[in-house]
Amino acid sequence: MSLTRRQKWRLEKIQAERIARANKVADNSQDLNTDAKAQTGLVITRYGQHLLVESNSGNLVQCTARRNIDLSVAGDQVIFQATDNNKGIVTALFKRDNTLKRSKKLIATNIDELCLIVAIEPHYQFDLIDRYLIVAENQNLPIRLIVNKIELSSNIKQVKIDFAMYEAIGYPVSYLSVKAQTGINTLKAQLNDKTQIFLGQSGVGKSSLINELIPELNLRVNQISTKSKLGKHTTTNTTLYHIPSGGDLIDSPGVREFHLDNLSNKEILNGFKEFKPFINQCKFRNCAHINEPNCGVKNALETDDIHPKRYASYLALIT
Ligand SMILES: Nc1nc2c(ncn2[C@@H]2O[C@H](COP(=O)(O)OP(=O)(O)OP(=O)(O)O)[C@@H](O)[C@H]2O)c(=O)[nH]1
Ligand SMILES: [Zn+2]
Repeated sequence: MSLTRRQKWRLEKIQAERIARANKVADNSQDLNTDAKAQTGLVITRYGQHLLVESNSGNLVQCTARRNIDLSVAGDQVIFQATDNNKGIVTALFKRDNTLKRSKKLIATNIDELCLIVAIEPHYQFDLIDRYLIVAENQNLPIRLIVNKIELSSNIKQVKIDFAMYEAIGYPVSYLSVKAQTGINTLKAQLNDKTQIFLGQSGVGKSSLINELIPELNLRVNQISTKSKLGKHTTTNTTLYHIPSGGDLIDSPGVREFHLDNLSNKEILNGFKEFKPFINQCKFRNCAHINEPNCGVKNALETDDIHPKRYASYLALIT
């Protein structure tokens, strides 16, 4: 996402003001190394009340946060101040672009793309894909679909027709075979400048893809464990990893999991974003788009502006 020069200038100004303020606070505080300037950093992981923060120069610093600061998680941009013992104190939290929550619990922030990974085997299911999309849409998170194991398909033409439906709605789709090494470089380029999260059901190849993108992942996990003195627990913590070819991945077993929290009919409708332009055309303001007369959504179905598979999925999900 490229910012206009004016937006960049505003961001820099806000940042400079925050740093100046953080320095002022630091000057009044005894526990801080007064020679150390406040710096901006990226939260790599949180463990209990501690944060592992990466400085702009790439150092990992174990930090605690001031009490008046919201709890930070992987993906957060913060201002921190080094203390004497090579540790730090987080003094400010930058405004978040977005957040990923599970059962109201904050998991990660500043996500550019949720990558939903599906596969030829176990074969992708439209209703499951739509459920993921509903959750993502309701948290305002952009989504990419990644279709893995394409070398197993005997009818790739049909696969592309199936996913053209999602492309038409506006979701980017990547085709991939980790095993046959097809589409890897294209995907790397697509992930290049973004922070992403990988989701998907068991067996679709999430771990295989992550190992492909970040071959030194285990090394990095060890490095983080040492720094945070967490031992092997780190792998279960939600952590931000840099992808060597560009971009970042926020990952943990908990992040990859997926819950369709009890969604209201309103949230379900909100998840079918291509319905939106037609909803104002319904005769009844409280139209549920099921069997009401003069329904904009049903009319759009007749004119092929809404795909019948998506409409069927909507009907199956609402209660
Ligand atoms: N044929 C084929 N198999 C693949 C491909 N990518 C991964 N696999 C295999 O699919 C199986 C599941 O892959 P994983 O990477 O463990 O899948 P996962 O999504 O991490 O699964 P969970 O850990 O259960 O969530 C493994 O046996 C992989 O070797 C591919 O492109 N083609
Ligand atoms: Zn309607």
